[in-house]
Amino acid sequence: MKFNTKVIHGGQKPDPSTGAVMTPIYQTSTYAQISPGQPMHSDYEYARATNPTRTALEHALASIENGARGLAFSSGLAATDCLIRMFKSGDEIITMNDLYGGTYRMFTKIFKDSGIKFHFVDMNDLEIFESLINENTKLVWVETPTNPLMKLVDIAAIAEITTKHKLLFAVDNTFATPYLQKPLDLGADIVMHSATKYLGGHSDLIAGALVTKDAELGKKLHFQQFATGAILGPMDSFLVLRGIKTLHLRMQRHCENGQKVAEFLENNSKVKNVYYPGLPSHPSHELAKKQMKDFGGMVSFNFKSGEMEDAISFLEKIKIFTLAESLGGVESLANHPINMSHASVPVDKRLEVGITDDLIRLSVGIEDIDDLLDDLEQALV
Ligand code: P1T
Repeated sequence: MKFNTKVIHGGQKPDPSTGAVMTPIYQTSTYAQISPGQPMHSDYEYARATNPTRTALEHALASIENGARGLAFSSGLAATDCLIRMFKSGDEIITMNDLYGGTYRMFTKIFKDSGIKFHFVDMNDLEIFESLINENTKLVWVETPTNPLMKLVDIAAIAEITTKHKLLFAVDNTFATPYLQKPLDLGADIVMHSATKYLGGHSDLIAGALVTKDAELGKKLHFQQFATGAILGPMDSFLVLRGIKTLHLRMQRHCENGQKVAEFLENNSKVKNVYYPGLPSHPSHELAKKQMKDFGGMVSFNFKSGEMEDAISFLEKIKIFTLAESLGGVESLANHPINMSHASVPVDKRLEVGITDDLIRLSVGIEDIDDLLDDLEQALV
């Protein structure tokens, strides 16, 4: 199946008990047994382990990412937590110095006393990255494009190194989605999603996902999830599954609108830098053309003045864009990273990578582009 068919049919079949075309919301915590330890249906015993609505979503996730196993979690961070718990004291993880603030907070605060060592590096310098690998290194974790600076890393080039050193390689594919980029096809072992964003697509739920290339690793992660409990409920599983069915249509419009917004901002006299991989001025524009189908709906920018007041004034004036955390929904949102998504990153660390006080991140929605550009224009005056 081609991708646009997979989002609708991948891993899906009519519900076996009724023939319902859409898998129903199985709002149940448990399943009847005929005799102790002998459930009526061999796949379903207790819903922390399996639920048919979640199973349907997990099959869809595996299908659209070209993986062997999909797992649906109660949030993106729960998915990340489940993966990191696979490692033990003494293990080392190499990751990037530009990550979603909540991922950074988990790595530096929650796993602080775990004995797991995290290295935060610029993954575009492959020599420095490779020089950090030693016998304790177990996992490489990247985000591409990054939140919020839209930096890219070369997934295939990193996969070559992780394969050589027999390391696991995970990619947070939240910003790109499998419509734009398929990390498993490029050599990664695991894809992670904040399904809260483009997969769900309507800003009406919190969810996360892991997809593995290898069924055995998927089984281990499922055990970890079952034993710790951060599963996605049936109602939210249904909503993410429904969201995925229009992912290709939404992403196409997000990309068209994102490109126009980025070009508009680049030509505005108040704007200094526009961070968008679809602009020839983006340092990884060529890599983006190679690695991604198109460039997505996330655009960040800052001001020539460098003043936070300009960012605040813009964010108070916007009318169609809503000032809110999150991204990836049908509606356009604007975010002030230093006060919102990246408030947990220490000042020196965020300034080091370019998350300045005047930085704004836009999640460009699928509204009429003329209304979006008019809104930006009036807010930039
Ligand atoms: O919010 P949650 O579903 O737990 O997902 C965390 C997460 C992981 N990875 C990336 C790239 C993300 O952007 C996020 C969540 N981000 C926001 C809430 C935000 O406003 O950036």
